[in-house]
Amino acid sequence: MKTLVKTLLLASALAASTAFAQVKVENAWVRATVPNQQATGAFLNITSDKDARLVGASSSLLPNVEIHEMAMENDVMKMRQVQSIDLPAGKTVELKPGGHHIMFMGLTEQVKEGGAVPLTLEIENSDGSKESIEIQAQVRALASGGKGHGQAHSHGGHGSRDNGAHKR
Ligand SMILES: [Cu+2]
Repeated sequence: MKTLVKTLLLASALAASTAFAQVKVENAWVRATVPNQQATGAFLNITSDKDARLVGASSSLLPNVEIHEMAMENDVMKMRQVQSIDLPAGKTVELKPGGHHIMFMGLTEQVKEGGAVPLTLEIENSDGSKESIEIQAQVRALASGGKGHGQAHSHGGHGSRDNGAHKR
């Protein structure tokens, strides 16, 4: 009986200490917009020490925040909303142009280079508990960060074989 009680106590202590993941966010930035541009993306590197998921994002400054992914559809890069991004334990997950990103839509104000956007990331732990992480994303110029957001990509490769439909 004594052993059982001890085991239960130990189990609950472990549960309490392991419920919340330690989540590290690095290099968070938002792409600056030009006047009247209505959407832009935020990009960052995120690492959780335990299996978790990024399930939401919001900002006190900008409305309509969604999590998006980019995917090839008929040779055209398209983006779509996803419910979550997996954060496997210890792995740095990159949200970057051309991949997963946080999307701001319905912008009514220009997002200017040199500013910062507060961002709240919602993390769901493997036991279903949630925690929020507050970060500041630096606003960077359009040119930084490589590939454009929502740009179509044309694949080269003329002169190889006709009939060479891409399969992925
Ligand atoms: Cu998007």
